[in-house]
Amino acid sequence: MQMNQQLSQIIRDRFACAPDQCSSRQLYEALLLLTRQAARDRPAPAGARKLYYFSAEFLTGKLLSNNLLALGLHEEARSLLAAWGRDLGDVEALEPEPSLGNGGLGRLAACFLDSIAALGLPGDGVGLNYHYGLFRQRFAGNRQTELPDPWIEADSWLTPTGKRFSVPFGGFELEAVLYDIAIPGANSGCANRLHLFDVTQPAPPPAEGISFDKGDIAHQITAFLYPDDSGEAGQMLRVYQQYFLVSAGAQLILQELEERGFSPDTLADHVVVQINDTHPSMVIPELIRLLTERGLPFDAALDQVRRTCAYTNHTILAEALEKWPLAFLEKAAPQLAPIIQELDRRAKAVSAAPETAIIDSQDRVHMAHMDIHWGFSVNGVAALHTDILKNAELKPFYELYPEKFNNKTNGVTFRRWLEACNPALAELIDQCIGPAWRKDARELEKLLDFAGDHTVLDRLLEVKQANKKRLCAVLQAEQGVLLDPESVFDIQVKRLHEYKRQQMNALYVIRKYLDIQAGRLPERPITVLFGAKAAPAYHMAKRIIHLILCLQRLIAENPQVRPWLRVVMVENYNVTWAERLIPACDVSEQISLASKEASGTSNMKFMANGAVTLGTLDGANVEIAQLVGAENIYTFGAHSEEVLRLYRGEEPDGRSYRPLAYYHRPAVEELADFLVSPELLSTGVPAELSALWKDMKSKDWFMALLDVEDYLAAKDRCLRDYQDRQAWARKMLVNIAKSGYFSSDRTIRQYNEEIWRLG
Ligand code: 26V
Repeated sequence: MQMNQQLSQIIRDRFACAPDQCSSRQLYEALLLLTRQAARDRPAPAGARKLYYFSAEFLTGKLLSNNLLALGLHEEARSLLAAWGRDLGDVEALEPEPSLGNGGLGRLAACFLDSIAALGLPGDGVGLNYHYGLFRQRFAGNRQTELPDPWIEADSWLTPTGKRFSVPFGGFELEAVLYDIAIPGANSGCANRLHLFDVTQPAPPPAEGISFDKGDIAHQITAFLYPDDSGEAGQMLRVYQQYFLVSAGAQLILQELEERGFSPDTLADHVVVQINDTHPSMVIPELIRLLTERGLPFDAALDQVRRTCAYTNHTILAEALEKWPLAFLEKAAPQLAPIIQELDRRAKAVSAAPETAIIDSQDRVHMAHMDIHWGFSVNGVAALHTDILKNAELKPFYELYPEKFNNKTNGVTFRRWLEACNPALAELIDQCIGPAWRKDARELEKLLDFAGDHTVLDRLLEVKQANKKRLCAVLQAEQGVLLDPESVFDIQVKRLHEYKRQQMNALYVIRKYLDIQAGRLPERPITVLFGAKAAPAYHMAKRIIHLILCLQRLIAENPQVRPWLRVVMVENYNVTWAERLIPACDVSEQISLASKEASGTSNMKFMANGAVTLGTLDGANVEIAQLVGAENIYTFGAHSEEVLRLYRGEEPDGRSYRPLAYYHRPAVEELADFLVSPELLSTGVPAELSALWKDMKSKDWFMALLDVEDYLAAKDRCLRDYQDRQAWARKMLVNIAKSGYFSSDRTIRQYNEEIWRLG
């Protein structure tokens, strides 16, 4: 049946009206039903092994346009709506964004599902159906406040499967109910599934903010992602969430194995489990438990599981490497404790070194250590990150198991992050090199032939300008700020964390604010855009948001500075905001302390959309720099070796980092002290700003003051170069041309060839 007839019929049946009479809301619901069904009707890809990608987060973003594109229905839907006098964009605006992730790790999982389906590989995601997401961010009094972010409506992408699994917690059992979201593959004709587990009776939203009864596991376990874990009740809830996910997921795996006609003792031949960071690590002992329950001896069960499970590390930050007290695991899942203890005993027989123990001397379970001992693959997410894992963070493990370690540099799906979010650029690329890049992003390199073509370079600048104007219109409508699209758009969007150093960017803003007041004007007005959520209990991160919002206000109210400098922090930064901000960006801020950002993925998205990177040699920035060459990127700051030596106190003079020495440099002191100037204190909360100031001088754990002078100089150089528009457009073009390496299709091919072998 034609889409016209299908859609008209849905609208008639549901709303008893004609398509040109129904509301945008009704159109959205009808399109959702049609698209969801078309995706569900597609067959699953075939293969000898099936992948299960276990992740606490899947940050999918809106799905309507994405799925219409993957199903090859987008153009038909767009023109059909146009014939009815409607706009697909207006309809899509009504779609709530599934709020199932936090940042890079969750968005990576979503890009991976997109690529796995597009490549026609059999691989499903396994996660939890958080009802209120991470949280919805609101600004009040120049500070972040948190609200629930409900995204599940009566009609949504979720389809009940009717499957239920009983999860045995210590002292009680909970039913896990399975919902699926179909993931259609672009050009592959098939669809995989995102499996999301939920409780039978989820809790209503909290009466106030995001505080709720963390002891009410039966109703609250799928309420929020990363509930505040600063106290023990919050930490226990995290453990319950993790076990709920892996136990139900492991039972699903064994059920599907049986349905495919295979016995449990052939698990490793037919299944591979990718453990996305340590949140799902308990899948290892849980699979062992379930296999022994099905009659396998412990050794045979362990042998299957160790050939089935592979682990991806996404961070070297010590505080993010999970270590649960054994007592917590004994309380949540007592049946796992003896298995974990046996895995620990056997690991200690392989290596007696305390740093490789699964259970340490304080009876804490190191989840990553369990994954490394008892999985077959350990990968980092960028070349530098994997090197640091091998040579520093996980060195004793690399010496034990060199064959397990491998790198898989992250990637992003160009279907969402170029084709869908930047149609004007996609069309310009088509005009230059034809459409083959849409199937193979490496084809983008052919754009290099146009590096000297002034017409193409001018067109590139025009597309960027149009995207900037589009962003300005959205910002005016949604946040009431009026920006100058002729200014340079300098953008830093990512989770708020001290290591990402939004505070260093704020020091640049202060430098410019003081310069402009002193009559030293920039060559062109500058707009600095931020987007970031801070974890609710991460006080220092919330103080940095406070600083940025105070600067935003101070500058907006200063008629002398305002024409030359603006700061805007978008409220509730999410995937939808990213899709508007990234195509409009001139300068991409990737300024983490070298060695701390495992990879970064917005750096790749910005690059593909023609932004030029201003960054440290950290994570995947290193690979970006190698690809584009020194003239097409602005790098600055200490290198990772130096940073790692400073942390170890191994500089030639035995020194470790002392921020006070850098603070006392005249160019730095003035900027840092601005945090406690009467001017800023008058717009902010003095206690918060002075806590930030004191920390910067005395701790500065992520060395913003070490790099700040170099950063200011690199940024000024970058903004000066921006004035030569043709030379800048050439840098944009080289960045786009070289970005194809960062397609998640490439990453997934490598996972499949070197780890999964789905056959
Ligand atoms: C850890 C914690 C610990 C405290 C509670 C909140 C919380 C939330 C998330 C995590 C895991 C952080 C791991 C993570 O998101 N890593 C990011 O992974 C991206 C994809 O590989 C990568 O591009 C980023 O560089 C890396 O920071």
